[in-house]
Amino acid sequence: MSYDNNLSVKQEMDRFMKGLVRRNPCEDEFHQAVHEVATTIIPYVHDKPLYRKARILERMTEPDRIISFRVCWEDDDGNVRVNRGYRVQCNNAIGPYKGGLRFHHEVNLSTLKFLSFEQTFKNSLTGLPMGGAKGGSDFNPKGKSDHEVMRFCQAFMTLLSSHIGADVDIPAGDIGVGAREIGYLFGQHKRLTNEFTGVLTGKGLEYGGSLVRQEATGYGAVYFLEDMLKEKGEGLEGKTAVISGSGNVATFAAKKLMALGARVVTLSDSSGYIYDPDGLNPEKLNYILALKTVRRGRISEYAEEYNVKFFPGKRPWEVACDVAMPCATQNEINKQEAEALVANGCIAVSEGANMPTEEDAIGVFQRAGVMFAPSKAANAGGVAVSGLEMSQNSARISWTEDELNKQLREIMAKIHDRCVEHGREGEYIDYVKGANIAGFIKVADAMLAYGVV
Ligand code: NDP
Ligand code: 2IT
Repeated sequence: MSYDNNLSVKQEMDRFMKGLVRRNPCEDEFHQAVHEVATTIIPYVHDKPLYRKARILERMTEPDRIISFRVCWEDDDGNVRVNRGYRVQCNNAIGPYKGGLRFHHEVNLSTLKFLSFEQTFKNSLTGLPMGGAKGGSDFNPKGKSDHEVMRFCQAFMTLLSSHIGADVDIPAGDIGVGAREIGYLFGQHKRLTNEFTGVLTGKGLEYGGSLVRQEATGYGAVYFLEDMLKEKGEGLEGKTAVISGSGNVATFAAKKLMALGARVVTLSDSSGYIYDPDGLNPEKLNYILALKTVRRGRISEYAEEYNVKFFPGKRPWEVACDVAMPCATQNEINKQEAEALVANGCIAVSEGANMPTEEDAIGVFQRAGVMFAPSKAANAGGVAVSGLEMSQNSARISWTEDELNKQLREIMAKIHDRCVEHGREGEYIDYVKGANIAGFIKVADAMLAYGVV
């Protein structure tokens, strides 16, 4: 189809989405992520023929490359197991591909296409030279022994290693991939290539990791929340916070919220949520960290330990709060839950997880004037410190905790500023629009510079 200058924004949107759905059937999460971006980018580029003629959005929504491979490994009983592994290299216009690996039984191509697309915008927002990618497997780490996880990671890296490299594509962690998995993956890559390079981030401090990387996503999402509140003359002191998840992002978001004077009353996992009306404290947080990263137990054990209520099969959005931070997974706040949060007094939402809020739920927040920070801006602190880990690896140096904390804080403040610059609509700041446009411009301009490639 040739470029048609006379289409209205609505016609352009319909044409674009129809084509996307036709080319990527049954990939609902990918459609959702692209639709959310297109809703703000198509009006933005409407009077910019350079972008439209070069079909920038069409090219951004077609990943550069998708790698899919069989991963065979043996469990502790000697049974042969088969999983599917993927790497989606979405866009490397502004730097090498960069993004996490997710090990979760629900992972499919649609999940990883949506995540790699979001990552492209997020990485652009950090201001660092990183393209967007995501990978992973439908391997389910729950209930697996350390040896089984090690054998899986070694098999996975054996297939992935020829597609990645410190200047090519640098994976990191995500759901189900933490310090343990990164260690096994890095060890296997080193064994296969006989090279010690910064090919992964989120590494242990003993072998090239960076201070502040494990805290960065949760801390960064709280910093963004702090900046949004500051814009309205508010602060976190004395606020009640509701968080979902109890993994890497949730626990460090909770830690920073506590440090800034907020009361964190919930955490969750896929089996339900706990409500602790007194709020978490450092001792309780240490209990959670040990529960989730050492014993690999369930959040319901917290309820037994501290004699609070556990709500099986439920999500925490029914609990009254001032601020909410979804930090578990995609599509974990629906329209009704958003309405409940608004009705119960929530004034701000900062997304620690990727795309945790359904599109019509975002509409509920925005119409109610709730400050809403989309994931590609709010949780960019993780990949930003990954970028700083790459810089340290290249220069063979290690920055101090203070230096890294300072850089993280500044990067989050700059992302906030860019969102405000492109998202201000009178009194209200549309952070979704701001993040999409600010993230888009740098990638789009680099793509224009390359011509038709
Ligand atoms: P973890 O594996 O450390 O923790 C994931 C948490 O989410 C667990 O509590 C898990 O519960 C819960 N969870 C996972 N899937 C579901 C589900 N389908 N329904 C309900 N709960 C679920 O992962 P992270 O903390 O690293 O990641 C959390 C989110 O943050 C993800 O969206 C990820 O993409 C995003 N993110 C992570 C970054 C990072 O640096 N790690 C950076 C930026 C974003 P259970 O144990 O029961 O499965
Ligand atoms: O979604 C994300 O930004 C991550 N999982 C972190 C990616 C990274 O490369 O650190």
